[in-house]
Amino acid sequence: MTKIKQVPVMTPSEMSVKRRRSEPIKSKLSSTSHNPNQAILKYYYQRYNLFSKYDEGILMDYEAWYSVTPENIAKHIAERVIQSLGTKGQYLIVDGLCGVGGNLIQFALQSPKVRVIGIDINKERLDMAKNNARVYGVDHQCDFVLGDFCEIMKMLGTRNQIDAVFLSPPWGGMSYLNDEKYSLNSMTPNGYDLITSCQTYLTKNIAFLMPRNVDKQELKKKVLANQPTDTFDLEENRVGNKIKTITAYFGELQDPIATTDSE
Ligand code: MGP
Ligand code: SAH
Repeated sequence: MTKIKQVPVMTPSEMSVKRRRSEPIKSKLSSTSHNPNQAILKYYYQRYNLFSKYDEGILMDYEAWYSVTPENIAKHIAERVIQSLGTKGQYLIVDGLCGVGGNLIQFALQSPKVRVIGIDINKERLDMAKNNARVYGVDHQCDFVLGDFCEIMKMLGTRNQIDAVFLSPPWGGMSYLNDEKYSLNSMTPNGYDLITSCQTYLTKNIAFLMPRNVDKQELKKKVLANQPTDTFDLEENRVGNKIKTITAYFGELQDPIATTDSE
């Protein structure tokens, strides 16, 4: 792995700037090792893995750099979700914590029959999601709602027939890998509460993006204790050979031939 010794300092707006593929990063060099941009730089180098259309006007902020789902993973999850739902006249997907739209865009790209409701509590990031959906030409398939998903979901399900919900909450920053086994209790909103509430108010068809060090045993115990019939399956998501995330699929999104990995 390449070791980065000196790193350019980039403000979020500099990082949001449209660049040509061949254009080098123009900025000052940091002399400190405590520069938060140092951590973000590795994501900047992977920008085309995050958004292949990065150069066409994609906007990101600090949290988005380390939270956005890499495009190949977002595309795969979207394909799997839509395929699992079978043939339908239209599909209504909720991305409850949509960030700058990495997943929302890929759901919409699956088919013109897909409508996505993207919710985020952060206005700037929600505006970036709108912009990014426009870059991918799918903004007309998306509705953007500003607010707390935990509250919004309570009314959403009574007014709409939701086919599936996608969840990718904040994992508490980049330090999540410090835990040997990551508990969904460490998330805000709490991951277990999110699953239960979505099942109650929206649908049992849930895809939940989790850290690769998620505590699988705890997950199985908690979910099954809550509702013994609520099985799920887990899938490792890679970029190249490297596992980046794990996705849990519930309800009809489960693969009938996969088994729950509860190692
Ligand atoms: P990462 O921490 O960059 O792991 O997260 P990586 O690349 O394996 O790091 P390394 O130091 O081992 O090289 C991998 C991916 O997880 C990111 O690209 C995001 O897609 C996702 N991710 C990371 N965080 C901290 C979050 C988060 O807080 N919320 C969500 N939804 N996704 C995250
Ligand atoms: N999947 C997204 C990244 C999501 S990051 C992508 O690929 O772009 C998690 C997002 O959850 C952040 O943007 C954060 O603002 C949002 N969030 C946190 N708490 C929330 C809440 N209670 N309701 C809605 N959104 C929330």
